[in-house]
Amino acid sequence: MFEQSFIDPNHIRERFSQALSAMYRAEVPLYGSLIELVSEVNEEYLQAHSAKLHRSERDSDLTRLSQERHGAIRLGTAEELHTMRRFFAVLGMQAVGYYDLSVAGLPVHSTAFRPVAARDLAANPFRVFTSLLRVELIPDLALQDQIKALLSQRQIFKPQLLALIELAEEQGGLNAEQASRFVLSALDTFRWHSEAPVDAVTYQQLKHIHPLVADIVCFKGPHINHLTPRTLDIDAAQSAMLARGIEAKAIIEGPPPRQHPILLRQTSFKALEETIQFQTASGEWQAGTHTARFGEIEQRGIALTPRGRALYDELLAQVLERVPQPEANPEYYSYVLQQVFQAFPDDLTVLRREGLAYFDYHLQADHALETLRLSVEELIQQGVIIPVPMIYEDFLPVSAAGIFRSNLATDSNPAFNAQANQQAFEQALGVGVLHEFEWYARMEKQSLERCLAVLHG
Ligand code: OOG
Ligand code: NI
Repeated sequence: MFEQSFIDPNHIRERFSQALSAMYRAEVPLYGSLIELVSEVNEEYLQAHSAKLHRSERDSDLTRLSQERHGAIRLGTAEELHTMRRFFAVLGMQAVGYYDLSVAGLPVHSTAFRPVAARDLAANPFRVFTSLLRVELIPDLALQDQIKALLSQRQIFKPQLLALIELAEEQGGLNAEQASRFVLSALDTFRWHSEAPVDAVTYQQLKHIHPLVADIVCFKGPHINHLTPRTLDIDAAQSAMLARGIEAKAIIEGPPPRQHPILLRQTSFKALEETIQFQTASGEWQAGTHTARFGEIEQRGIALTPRGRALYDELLAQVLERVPQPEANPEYYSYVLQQVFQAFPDDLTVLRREGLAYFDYHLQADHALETLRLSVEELIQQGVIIPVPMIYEDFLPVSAAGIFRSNLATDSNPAFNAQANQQAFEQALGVGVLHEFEWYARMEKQSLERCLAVLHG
C-alpha cells in the first residue's frame, strides 16, 4: 500500500478527470449539454430497467456512471509520448492496446491509457485515447523536416509538472499538496490554445497533407479534443441529440443494438469551427479558423475473446463491403448491420459456451457445500457459480477511424497507406503496451480460480 502521506492514484485520477471535465465544459458549452442529456437518458434507463439489469450494470450506479469519461489527445513526438506515459502513471493509468490507424488511412497510431486493476477501474475508469503522429509517413521530406522543427520548439509540459512527475517517481507517490499542484499544472497541457504559432500558409500546407497533421503540429499543446460520457442507451441518446438540434454523426459506430450489447457503440457531434490566430512572419496575429474539438457518447457492452472479436471484425467487414459509405446511407447501413449481425449469438450462455465473450465468475453467496464433484458447467447450471459478463474497457480501431473521419474534412486528403509499427510505438512509449486480450483472459481465469478455491476449501 501507499505510505500514509501519499494520495491514492485513484483519487488523483478522479480529481484530474473532474478538473478536465470542468475545464472542457467551460471551453465547449455543447459538451455540458451532452452531459446533461446523457445523465437524463441514463436515469430513465435505470428506472425502466432496474429489475432486469446485469449485475455489472446495477453496480455502475448513477454516481459512477456520471463520473465516467474517456478523452482523446494527439501527440507529435516520441518524447511527448514518453513523458505522457510517465504522467499517466502518476494517475494510475497504463498503456493498454495498440491501435493501427493507418488501416483507415490516418497518419497516426494509438494506445489507450487507463487503469488496469479491477479495483482501480471500479474506483474511476478514466481513459485517454492517445495518438502519435507518424511523421515518416508524410511523403515530402522537406515537409517532414519542417514538422520536426516546429514540434521541437514546443514543450507541452510545464517545468513544474515535469518536476512533479519526477518527484512522484522518486518518492513513489504524491502527498495531498503535491497532488493538487500536479492536477492544476497538468490542466495546462490539455488546455485549448487559440494561438497557432505558425503562419496561415504553413497551416494550410499541413492541413492539405491531412487535417490531423495541422491539428497536431500547429498548436502549443495536445488540446483534449473530446470527453465522452457513457450512456446505458445510445439509441435513445442519439435520438435525444437529434431532437435537440445537435448535429450528430449519421450513424452509430460499432455493433448494432442487441439484447446483450457487445464491445462499444459510439456516436459524436461534429467538430466546432473555432477562431484561432496565426502568427505572421513579422510577429503579428492574423485571424483564422480550425476544427478539432467535438463531443462523443459511448455505450459499453460485453468484452469479446479473440474468437468473438474475429467474428465481429468479419461481420463488420461484410457490412462495409455491402455499404462502403455508411454515412451516405444511414438507414440502409443500419438495416444491413442488423441483418449481418444476426450471425452473432445474442444469448449469454451461448456466448460463454462458444468462447466468444469474457465472464467474471462470482460465487452464489449461500451456496451449499455438497458440490465438490460437480464440473464447472454443472456448478453454473445449479447457480452456484454465476458468470457475469465483463465490460469492454477498450476501444475499436474501425470505430475510432470513423470518429476521426467524421470530425476532419478528409475528402480531399490522400490516404496514408502503411503497415502497423507497434515496435516503434513501444520504443517511443518506453515500455510495451499491455495486450488487452491477455488482460481479460487473466481476469476471467482468476475469478474462476477464486470461486473454485472457496468451494474446494
Ligand atoms: C481519437 C478518436 C478515437 C474513440 O473513442 O474511438 C476515439 C481522436 O479523434 O483523437 O476517441
Ligand atoms: Ni472517443
